[in-house]
Parts: sequence; C-alpha cells; structure tokens
Amino acid sequence: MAKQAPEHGIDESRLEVGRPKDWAVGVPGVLHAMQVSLDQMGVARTARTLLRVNQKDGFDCPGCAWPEEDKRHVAEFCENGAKAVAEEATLRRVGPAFFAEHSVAELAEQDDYWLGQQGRLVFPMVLEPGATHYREASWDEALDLVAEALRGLDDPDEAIFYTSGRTSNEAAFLYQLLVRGLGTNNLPDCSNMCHESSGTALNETIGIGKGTVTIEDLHRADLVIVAGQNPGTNHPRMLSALEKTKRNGGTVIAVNPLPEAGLKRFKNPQLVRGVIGDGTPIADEFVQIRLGGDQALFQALGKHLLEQHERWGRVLDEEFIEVHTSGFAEYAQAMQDASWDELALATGLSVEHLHELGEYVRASKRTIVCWAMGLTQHKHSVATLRDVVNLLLLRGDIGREGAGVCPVRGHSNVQGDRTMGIFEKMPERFLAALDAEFAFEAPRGHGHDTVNAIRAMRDGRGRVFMGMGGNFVSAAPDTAVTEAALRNCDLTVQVSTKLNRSHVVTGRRAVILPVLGRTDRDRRGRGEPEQRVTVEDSMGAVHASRGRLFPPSEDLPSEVAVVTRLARRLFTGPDAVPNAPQADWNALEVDYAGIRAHIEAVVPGFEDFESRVAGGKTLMLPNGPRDDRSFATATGKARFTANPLEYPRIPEGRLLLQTLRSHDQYNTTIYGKDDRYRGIAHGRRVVLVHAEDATELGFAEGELVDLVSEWPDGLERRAEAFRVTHYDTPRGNAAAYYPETNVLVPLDSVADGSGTPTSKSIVIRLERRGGGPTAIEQPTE
Ligand SMILES: Nc1nc2c(c(=O)[nH]1)N[C@H]1C(S)=C(S)[C@@H](COP(=O)(O)OP(=O)(O)OC[C@H]3O[C@@H](n4cnc5c(=O)[nH]c(N)nc54)[C@H](O)[C@@H]3O)O[C@H]1N2
Ligand SMILES: Nc1nc2c(c(=O)[nH]1)N[C@H]1C(S)=C(S)[C@@H](COP(=O)(O)OP(=O)(O)OC[C@H]3O[C@@H](n4cnc5c(=O)[nH]c(N)nc54)[C@H](O)[C@@H]3O)O[C@H]1N2
Ligand SMILES: [Mo]
Repeated sequence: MAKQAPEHGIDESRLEVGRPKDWAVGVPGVLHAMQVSLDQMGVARTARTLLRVNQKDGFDCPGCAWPEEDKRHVAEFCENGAKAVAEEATLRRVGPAFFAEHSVAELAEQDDYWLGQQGRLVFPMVLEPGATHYREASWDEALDLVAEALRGLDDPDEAIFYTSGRTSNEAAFLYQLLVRGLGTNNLPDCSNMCHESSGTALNETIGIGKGTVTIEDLHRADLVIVAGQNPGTNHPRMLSALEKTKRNGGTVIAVNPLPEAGLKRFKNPQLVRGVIGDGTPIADEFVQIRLGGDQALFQALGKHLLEQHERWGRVLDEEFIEVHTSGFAEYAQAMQDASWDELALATGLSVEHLHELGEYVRASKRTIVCWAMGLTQHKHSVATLRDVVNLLLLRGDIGREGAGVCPVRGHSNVQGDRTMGIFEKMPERFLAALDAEFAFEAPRGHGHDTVNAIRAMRDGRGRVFMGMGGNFVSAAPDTAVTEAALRNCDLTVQVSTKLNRSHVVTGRRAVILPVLGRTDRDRRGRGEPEQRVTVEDSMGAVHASRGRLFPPSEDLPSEVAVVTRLARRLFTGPDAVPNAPQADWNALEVDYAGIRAHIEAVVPGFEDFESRVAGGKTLMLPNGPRDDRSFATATGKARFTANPLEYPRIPEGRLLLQTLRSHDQYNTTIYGKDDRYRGIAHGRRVVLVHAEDATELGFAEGELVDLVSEWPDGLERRAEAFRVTHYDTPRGNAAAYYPETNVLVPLDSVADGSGTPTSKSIVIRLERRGGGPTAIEQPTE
C-alpha cells in the first residue's frame, strides 16, 4: 500500500545540521530511493516500474538527460531517477473532491513540497473569474474554453506558450506547430533559465548549440574538467561514466565553490565493489573557485598553454588552429594582455595553483570540459563558455575521440524540445521547411523568451499563458513580479501531471489539463495500439520511450492528444483561423508514427526516423564538429573569441548568493526535506556561509535571518527566515536552495547575450530577524 500524502508542509523548526558527506550513492542511496517509491506506489508497482527505467523498450527516465550506457545494467536507475519515477507513478490522486475542499487561496498558502505530494491530477478543472474554487469540467468544455480565449485575442503575440523539458519530441513538434499556426513565436522554455548560455556561446563559436562528445569519449578522455555541476545529486549516472574515465587512466578535476559529495568519492550501486567498499575517489583535484570565477580560470589555463608554447613549443595544435579556426591572433593577444594577478583574484586561487592546473591540460592529449548551472547562470556566462571553447581549440580538442565540450543538460528531453522547434527564434531553414510541410506560413519575428514573457504579462501585452508542463511560477525569477504578471493574464492554462504553484497563482480564469506522463501506458482505448514517443539525450542520441504503467485514469489524454484536440478546434472547420497549418490532426492523435514522418520531413538528421528508433535502437543526430570538424559559424570555422574578463564584485558587508538544488528535489518538485550529502535534515531554509564571514558580519550559527537582495531598481526583495549555517564555501560566497530564493533574483538580472536569470550570483545582505540565535539540532547519526 502507498502512504497517504503528508498533512503539513515543511516544519522548519525541526532543522538539523550535521557533517557533509564525502561520498555519494551506494546502498544508502538505493535504499532511500526504494523507500520513496514504496511510500508513493506500494510494493508491486515499485518493482514493475523501477525495472523498466531506461531499459530497451522501457521508458526513458524522466530524471535527467544523461545518456544511457550502451551495455545496460538490470537496474539502470539512480537514486534520484527512482525518486523522479516514484513522483510520477504515485498512487495518490488529486480529484474534484480535493479542489472542492481547498480554495485556491488556501492552496496558495501551502509550500511546493505539500502541493507536489498530493498526487496526480486526473480531471480537467476550471477556475472561473471571481471564483474561490476550481470546479470539474468536461474535456470538451475545458478545451473549448482555451480555444475561444486564443481565438479572441487581438493579436496572436498576446499569447505565451511555455514548455518544460519533459515533453516528448512528438508532443513538442506538434505544440510548436500549433503555436506557429496561431501566428506567434512566443515559445519560452525552461532552457531559457538553464542552458541558454551554452547554446548561445556554442552556436557562435562552433556552429551548433549542443555538446560534441559521446559517452565513449568520456571513457577515453585523459582529462575531464567538471565545472559548475553537482552530478552526485543531479546526474548520478554520470558518476559511473567518470568512474570508467578513471579506470582507463584519466584524470578528473572538479571546479566548484562547494566540495560536493559525489565528486569526492563514488560508490557505484551497480558494482559489488561499490556496495561494500569505499568507492572510487572521483576528482583527482578539487578546485574551490569563487562564484563566477570560471571565466578567469579558463583564461588562465589558456594563458598558461600559450606561455608554455611560446617557451617550449609543441603545446598547441598548430595544424588544427591553422586549418579549422579563425580569430586565434586576437585571442592570443588578449591572453597575453591578461594579468595573472587579476586572474588569481577573480578565481580566489593562487597564481602557482593556476599554473599547476594548466599543467594538467598540457599533459592531457584528450580533454573534455563538462558543465551545468554553475557556469550558465551568471551575468558573464556566455563569455565564460566562449573561453571554455577557446581553451579546447588551442589543443584541437574538438571533433576527435575523447575530447570536446559537454554541456550536461537538465530535463530529460530539453535538448529534443529545442531540436523540435521549441525556441522563440528558430532559424529560417526550420521555418521554411515547416511552411512547406504544412502549407502555411510560420511567423518570422522573434518571440518572447522566459524573461521577456514575464515582462509582457506584467505590462498587459501578454494575456493568455499556456504551460506545456513545468511550474513557471516557481521556476521563474523574481517570484513576486512573476506572480503579479500571471495574475494579470485573462487566462492561464497548465498542462500538467502534478499539482504545483502555477495552478494556484493564476490569471482571472484558469484551466488545468491533466495528462499522461512518461511512465504511463499511452493508448486511445482497449485494443488500440500502444504509442511510443521519442526523446533526445544530452549527447544528441534519440531513442524511443514507452510507458508501461496503468495510467491514473483511462480518460487521461497524452500531451499529443491535448495539442491535436486544440488544433482541431482552431485549424479546421468553417471558423478555422486564417493561414492554418494543414495536417490530419485526427490521424496524428492516434498514430504517432505520422508525427515522426512530419518530423523527418522538417528536421535534418531524422531520415528513416521510424525504423531507426524501432526495437530500442538509437538514432545519433548529425553533429558537424563531432562528425567531421565542420563548423557552421559566421566564418565557416571554429571561432576563437577575445572576451574581456568579468567576475562579480561583492560590495562591503554583502554576500554573493548562489541558488541551488538539494538532494531531495527535482527543480520545483520537492521530494523531501533533507539534503543528505550536505548534512542538512528536516528543513530547507538554510543559508550556507563561511564561518568567518558569519562572524565578521555579526551572526551566530543557527541565527534566523532574512536574505535581502540588492538591485538598483529599489524594489525590496526579501526571503524570510533562513538559518545561518556554517559551510565550506569561499569567503564572500553563500548558497541557499531554489525555488525558495527565487524571490531574490531580479527579473532584469540576466546573462548578457542569453537572457538567462543570474540564479548563481545575487548580491544579498543578511538581516537579523530579532530574537537570539537558535541552536540547530545535531542529527544523531
Ligand atoms: N535530482 C535532480 N536531478 C536534476 C535536477 C534536480 O533538480 N534534481 N534538475 C535537472 C536540471 S533541469 C538541471 S539544469 C540540472 C542541474 O544540475 P546542476 O547544475 O548540478 O544543479 P545546481 O544544483 O544548480 O548546481 C550547480 C552546481 O554548480 C556549483 N556552482 C555554482 N556557482 C558556480 C560557479 O560560479 N562556478 C562553479 N565552478 N561552480 C558553481 C554549485 O556549487 C553546484 O555544485 O540537473 C538536472 N537533474
Ligand atoms: N533560482 C533558480 N531558479 C531556477 C534554477 C536555479 O538553479 N535557480 N534553475 C532553472 C532551471 S535549470 C530549470 S530547467 C527551470 C525548471 O523549470 P520547470 O521545468 O518549469 O520546472 P519543474 O519543477 O521541472 O516542473 C515540474 C512540474 O512539471 C509537471 N510535469 C512533470 N512531468 C510532466 C510531464 O511529463 N508532462 C507534463 N505536461 N507536465 C509534467 C508537473 O506538474 C510538475 O509539477 O527552473 C529554473 N529556475
Ligand atoms: Mo535545467
């Protein structure tokens, strides 16, 4: 039997702080995952579900975008993948009785943990203007309502269509077609808040907004630099790959302000050795960098190589530079002009240490740089990533075995959604192909990204918001501004699996459209064929995913069906909108092979799509740099760029805050109250600060403070009641969990060039909340 949903949210008074762990995964991790699964779905369903994760002809784990190893283990899941699955496969339900019992205002008082724990959504629900409660609606009524609102807009650009990254290729492709058929490119997505800086920098410099390595490259690398990433929590299966790198003689360097558990030692749950032994130390070197110091680090590594080449020769790959790149001279000059002292200051490392790190790169014949949010969510993220590319270009480390760039994606299909056209500024060749395939004309003007969508709704230019998955209200920056923006809409529509804050902070009218998830069996009725979908992993491999579980309700449509039913209402019959795309929406709804045929016709690289993903096979998408060192950039070559050095300056008496994930959450979905590896239990409202900073600022450990962010617009942004917690972080740097701290991220504080909110660098001050310090309980472990 599954356990009941919790009655209450998180009681922060029970917070405990202990010693951070220096190992990750292993038996405790697996047992913990099993417990979460058992609570949510009971014994039989747990066994059936977890054995099917990432197996051929099973479903793709909704946890993260890390690729599957070719030789799969019986249980190719990790602790956090299992938790992601349990959240979706839960037996708890949120039905009409629940909404009759709780008013929207009451639900808005609950925390994200409580909301998410209530269970799967099963009925379409409508919140009428002025009403206090959602009411049940029929599918026809709910969809008619959405279609009418869209039809009633003065301009299609008044509608905003968000996408989170779990949506399958098939659903994403039809969804962007629906949106463009209406006449807008307003397709913001979670990627705008995530790896947009990576896409921007990589497109400019190597001509493709994706990574250039495969999992085998990682195994074969001499040196892997893991910067700004916490794989032990967020991409646990990546640790198995790094373990192989190590066993093949490779070196791993972790670059992070925090000593994260998995990077230190990893106990592989798939191996007996990992279960009973001490595990493999993963990082040969832990580089404790200051927040935002990475551009300086990668410049320092480049400068070191250039200096060594100058002195000894044979350090650079001169042939590669000559044949395949442009802009070398300008970059070399900029590095010559760079000051070692300033690079040291920006990183917080000594000049000697920077040279030592440079020697690792010089000694390596094949280097890979992996990164995630620690590099993408800063003001100067695009410049930082350009300097990552510069470093690799110096040694010809792009487009050959064991070397390259590896942005590690978050959501399990966020990369595929982009490939399918979920992007506010898709290139002309995609739009032209779409026009030809569907006999209409897609709009050409750029649409809103996430931050611009919030501005548009705030200013009354955005009137209808639709979210294909995700939790826009909690994921977006500047919570108060974002909430006001959504409340300013005529209609907000959420296509969702689980209850979240975006269902309770709404426009004047709101609609909830519940759908099937990745693990659910997808078929139209008894006897009808079961449908498969496809997803693309972080390394450009596309494969099929088929849900196997009995869905929460037989009437629950897939995301595809929601889109086709809306498309039928808008694009067919006598009232069809002008310039509607032409497709057989009925047929596509019941047979996704038809959608794949359209994808094949529009998106390069999907030739013979259907047969290439049949029977569990993988389709590798073309990747110019990786396949044959072709670079579709402005110069037709890989581009060195000269980027002025930037790093955050922290004003006197202030701290620079990064907002990150605990071990017990999936973005805005809070699985539990603990951050096991960091030694935090029963609470989330902690601010991790260096002991000496806390003392200097006059705060005792355990003291209750407000975090107040400082931004020139004069708006007060305050996150209340956090416990000061001593932690091993560089001086001047602090950390606290997202989404509780999103209220502190100013809407206008975005990365140059990519528009990504600067969730990893926010200037804050601590303010005492009155009352003396409260002792934090030490766990009895
Ligand atoms: N279990 C679980 N898995 C997930 C997710 C989840 O929430 N839970 N989310 C998914 C998603 S959408 C994403 S995008 C990924 C996110 O994966 P991560 O990027 O690993 O997630 P964060 O928790 O944001 O961690 C950022 C890491 O970067 C470090 N860091 C912060 N600032 C800097 C900096 O300036 N320089 C350097 N070098 N390091 C820095 C932090 O200390 C932290 O270790 O994970 C995906 N997988
Ligand atoms: N301060 C701060 N803010 C951040 C970040 C940060 O590090 N710091 N990280 C950013 C990043 S990297 C990201 S990716 C975003 C995440 O932003 P989102 O992707 O918008 O947020 P999630 O929490 O992943 O969305 C969870 C919801 O998705 C729905 N859902 C889950 N599975 C499915 C499905 O299969 N279909 C449908 N239709 N719905 C589904 C459920 O209702 C669930 O409540 O947040 C960003 N915001
Ligand atoms: Mo993400």
